[in-house]
Amino acid sequence: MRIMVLGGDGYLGWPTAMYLSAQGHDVAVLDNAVRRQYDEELGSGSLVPIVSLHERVRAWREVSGREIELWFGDLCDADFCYAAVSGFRPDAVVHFAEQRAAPYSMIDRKHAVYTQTNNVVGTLNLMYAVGEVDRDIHIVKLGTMGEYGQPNIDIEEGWLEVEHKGRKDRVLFPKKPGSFYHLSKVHDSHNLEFGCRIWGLRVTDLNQGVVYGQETEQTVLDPRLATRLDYDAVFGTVLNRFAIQAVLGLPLSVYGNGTQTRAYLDIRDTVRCIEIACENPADAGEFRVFNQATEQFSLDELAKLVANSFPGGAEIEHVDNPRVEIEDHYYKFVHTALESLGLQPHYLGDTLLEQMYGVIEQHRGRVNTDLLAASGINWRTSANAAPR
Ligand code: NAD
Ligand code: USQ
Repeated sequence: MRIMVLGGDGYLGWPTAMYLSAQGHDVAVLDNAVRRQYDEELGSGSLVPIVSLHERVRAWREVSGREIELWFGDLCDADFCYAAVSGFRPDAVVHFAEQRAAPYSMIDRKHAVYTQTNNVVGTLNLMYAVGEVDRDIHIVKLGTMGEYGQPNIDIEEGWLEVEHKGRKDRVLFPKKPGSFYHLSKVHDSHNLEFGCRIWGLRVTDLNQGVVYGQETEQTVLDPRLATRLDYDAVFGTVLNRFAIQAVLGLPLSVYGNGTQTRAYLDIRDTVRCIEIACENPADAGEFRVFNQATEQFSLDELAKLVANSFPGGAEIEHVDNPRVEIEDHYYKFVHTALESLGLQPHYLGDTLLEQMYGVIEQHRGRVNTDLLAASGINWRTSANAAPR
């Protein structure tokens, strides 16, 4: 298949592009390197060194003998987006290219507006490009489990059968997201579902949980193929942060009482899920939703897993929660669609954590402990000072 990976310079986009290329697909990556600009803005950076996207593509050619085509530009530039889709003519477009940190979107008005504009406009431009070039191009869009929030009922895969006053209907599952970033994904989902109804687009919305891990079969082949590992309080995701805190001998920072439960998956499952979605396209006019996560943990369970698996243990510290989130709640999500199409999950066990501790140990000298500490971004404040 011809597969175009939007956001192909990111934490997940780059390993996905290489994985798909290694399976024999013709792959192109598109990115505008804005993720690297957020690092400049925040003074942050990946724990594991990463080379430029141009150098990554060259290294992949050298290591694998396979070509990844590179499109450098902004998805919010409609002409560029159209040129990329019509120029590469993919069978599937995998769309990772969004501002993805909840805390970044909650800094202040400017960052909230930027996040929603970048994400919603980029997705709309993609829909229009596909609408004009070829409506059979399958859009595989990265959504998030956080779109649903923490409802007091089981979370279905995107749709809900309801019976109301004696009548029945199939409606989009109700959404109650927890940040302006998560809201941008809800807006995308609505736009995409509408595109399926009016133009007959084929869309798979992958509501992905929090991802952990840093290595895949391809990233370990050469240091230039490594993907990023964020640990700062804005872009670092929780398990990656806990693992780094453990290695540095710092307490694991659990926000609030630690009973918040979220859905998680291993980065090696992310790349496989994308392959499964691409190889099994949605029907014309179908807005298909898969919950892309394999396990659920409360923050306390996650912190204990890290503390128990790290040699010498780790202290767990409950800090004031900078976010507004429900702490004690019911949580159960359906995740059968991807597994029924062949996903064999990697569950979170000691092996993965030990592997992560090794990677972190190797680069511990690069950690800036100020970045690990609280970012100062509080959900209750509409004008947070920009993080140091
Ligand atoms: P990332 O920030 O590392 O990668 C996103 C990439 O998209 C970056 O390289 C960035 O430069 C690019 N990008 C952003 N806006 C763009 C634009 N307008 N034009 C061109 N390129 C643009 O993020 P990630 O962690 O790899 O996440 C990828 C996707 O998966 C995101 O959509 C995110 O919401 C979703 N997701 C991530 C996680 C996670 O735990 N990392 C979990 C669930 C869902
Ligand atoms: N948390 C801590 N301590 C920390 C950091 C976070 O307790 O040091 C808590 C948060 O309060 C939250 C949970 O851990 O309850 C998850 O936070 P996170 O920063 O790891 O993840 P989140 O903000 O939810 O966002 C991440 C990705 C985002 C993706 C989302 C999937 O950055 O792109 O959409 O995971 S989901 O959570 O399913 O919506």
